[in-house]
Amino acid sequence: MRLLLLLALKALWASWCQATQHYPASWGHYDVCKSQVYTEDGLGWHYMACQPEATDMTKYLRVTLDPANITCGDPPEMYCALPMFEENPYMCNNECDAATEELAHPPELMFDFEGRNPTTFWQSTSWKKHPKPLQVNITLSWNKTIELTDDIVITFESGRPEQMVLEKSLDYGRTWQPYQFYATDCLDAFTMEPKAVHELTQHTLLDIICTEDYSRGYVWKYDKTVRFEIKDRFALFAGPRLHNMASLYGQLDTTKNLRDFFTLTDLRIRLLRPATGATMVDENNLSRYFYAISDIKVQGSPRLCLTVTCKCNLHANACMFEKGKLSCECEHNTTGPDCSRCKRHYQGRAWSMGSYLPIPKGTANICRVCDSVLLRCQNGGVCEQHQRCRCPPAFSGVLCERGPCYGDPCEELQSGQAALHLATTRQALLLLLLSLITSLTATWGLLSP
Ligand SMILES: [Ca+2]
Repeated sequence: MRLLLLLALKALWASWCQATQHYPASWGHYDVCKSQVYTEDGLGWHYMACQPEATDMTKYLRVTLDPANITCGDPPEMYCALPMFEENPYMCNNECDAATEELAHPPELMFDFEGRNPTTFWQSTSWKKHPKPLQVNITLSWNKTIELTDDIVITFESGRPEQMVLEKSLDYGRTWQPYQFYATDCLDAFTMEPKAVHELTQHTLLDIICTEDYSRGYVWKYDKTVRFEIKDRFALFAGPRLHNMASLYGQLDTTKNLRDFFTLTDLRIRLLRPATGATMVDENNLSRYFYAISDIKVQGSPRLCLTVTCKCNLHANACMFEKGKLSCECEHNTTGPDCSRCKRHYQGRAWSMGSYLPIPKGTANICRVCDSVLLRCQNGGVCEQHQRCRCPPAFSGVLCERGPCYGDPCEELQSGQAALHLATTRQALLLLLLSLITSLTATWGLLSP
């Protein structure tokens, strides 16, 4: 009975996921890399573009804080709440103590399962050194390229920061580019005109903007999230309900900049100024000012349905996590962590990523051994599905290039033949030289008096 209930709940969950995910089921998920087909030559494979299903990638990341000792609780500290969070603005009864589990706020509490009470959160030390800035970098590293498919949502347990930058890296943290600036006053903080994501167009989609939407001067108690809007950007091509994914996929296929925009290996949240809730910082109550984050996720509603996807260039439908490293399970004769190379012996033509088009199955662009144009099988071999040359008896090699005389005895024979050939050539040259000298001497004899 319990099992039945569990199965029913699971089915309900799956259908809820299906109903709420942002890629309509009719588009398919590019979840199959190949299927078996019957051809004139017998059983063979039909190859399709494929990619791993989007999943919660927060469990595969490594989090780094800078400065490293910025987490509260060592030594233990008392905190006050901002006036708008508490009835009594002078309530200072929140203790942070790293040595006591119930009072500790380590970074991993930004990634645990939220939804139970009370919330669990990471918390920084307070702004004790005011007016020196209280700044924290939170870096999330996957050690693998991933693609964003949904919004990034950061939930603050403190007030939302007054200044913050979200950055990304495409090269494992060596270089960084801003994704979005956040401030109560964009002009003042970053000398940028404030802009909202809904003001972007297809042509300005890749513009980096500063938004005041998530850090207004006043803080509403329940307004805790800061967002990086991926869905709104997708909607510029796919329509407000993302019903025209063909248009988006078409753009992704043809525009590298657009693909790169949603691709990253690391994310960095740069917290530059905490919420103060007022224009003036209360010097006498610096324990009010700190950062606290309860959750970081790529918004999927519900959480497990959709987040980001492991980037495999449309050559794999699964990623594996081994020895702390995430990598694609490559198909289509590709290899490498992102399937971005052709396997050895399959490098007959330049590697290329799969294509989303034509919808719904896309094009695999597999790495080939042979074809009928540049990579012809030799000595009468027949190319089978670009995968192998079927060689006539006595011929071998990837392209049937090895003749019947391959192997040690043959090589000896061949080297013997070569020596004979060389000797013959030497003799011929000698004869030619002799005849030349003879004719020259004769000519000289004729000319001389
Ligand atoms: Ca949490």
